[in-house]
Amino acid sequence: NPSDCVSRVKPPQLLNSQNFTVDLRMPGVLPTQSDTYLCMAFPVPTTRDSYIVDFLPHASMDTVHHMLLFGCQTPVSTSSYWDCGSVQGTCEDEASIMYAWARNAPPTRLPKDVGFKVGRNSGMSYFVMQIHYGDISAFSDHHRDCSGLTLRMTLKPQPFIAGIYLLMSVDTVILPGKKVTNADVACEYDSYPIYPFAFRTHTHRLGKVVSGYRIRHGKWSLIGRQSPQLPQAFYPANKEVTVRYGDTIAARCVFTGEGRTSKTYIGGTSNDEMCNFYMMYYMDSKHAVPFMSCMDPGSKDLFQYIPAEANVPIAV
Ligand code: IYT
Ligand code: CU
Ligand code: CU
Repeated sequence: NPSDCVSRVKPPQLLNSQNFTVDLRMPGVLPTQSDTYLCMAFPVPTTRDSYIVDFLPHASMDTVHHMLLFGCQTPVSTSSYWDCGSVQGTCEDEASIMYAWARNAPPTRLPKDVGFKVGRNSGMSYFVMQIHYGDISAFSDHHRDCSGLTLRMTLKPQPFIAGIYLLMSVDTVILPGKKVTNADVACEYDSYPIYPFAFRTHTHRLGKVVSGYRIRHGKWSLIGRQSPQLPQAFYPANKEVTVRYGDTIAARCVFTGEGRTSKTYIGGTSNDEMCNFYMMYYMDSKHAVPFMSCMDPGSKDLFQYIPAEANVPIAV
């Protein structure tokens, strides 16, 4: 949408003494290949603690396949935009994902009284936006793209802080031709209560279904289950399932090695695989932890009790 480009380079807009918006836009780009990933870094406009309370996507439906927003301390680059298609080309330090928009999926909204805490004093100095341009045939007219996001922000402390719990497998190997390979991840939870409200799954081509659970006193409760072949947005989580000290959080990704002629490992390219279950939660701001992760392979003893649904592929 060319009119999107008219309003870019907008400085942060002050709405009143506490509320403002921040526009994150591509600077009029013209991708020359399908499946181009472009990233852009934006300094968080304030040193003070501030809170993202809403996201407004502006994406050209015909070209943008997905958009992700990360927060971090040190982006890979700060000059205009860069190609971030290869392995982890977003931040030098640990990036934490805060938003995902994917074509044909409804975007996530934060619950009331919940915000992502950012600000150059709180260890979140930059926003990094990644846009995946899928089919570029709509660029044959050489128009330029300014897709992006508007963040609604406030300086007003929010009662609850949003965060991400990432479960990922680091050691899965998928044998060629083998019909089913499970990647299991599980960790004991040892912090203050969290309230999951959205989840996102991520694998590459071989993933069939990804499920996340809370295990309490041996009972498995589903947090979310999705096909990673559907748009990889954040989907609503099962709100009844909250997580507290002593619970175990577990995820399983089901892969198939059919169609491959060599082993597939975890890695950054489209010939590699990943197994990710992201849980977006909120937590009382008094003891907020904005990012947690789990990379421990689950034990056979634990996973023998996983509900059967976790092994049932989701038709797409
Ligand atoms: C090896 C792997 O699974 N990488 C994932 C998860 C990951 C995300 C972040 C790892 C690290 C991070 O800082 I954020 I270290 C991965 O790269 N996932 C992709 C994006 O990078 C987010 C995805 O689309 O979920
Ligand atoms: Cu995409
Ligand atoms: Cu990946």
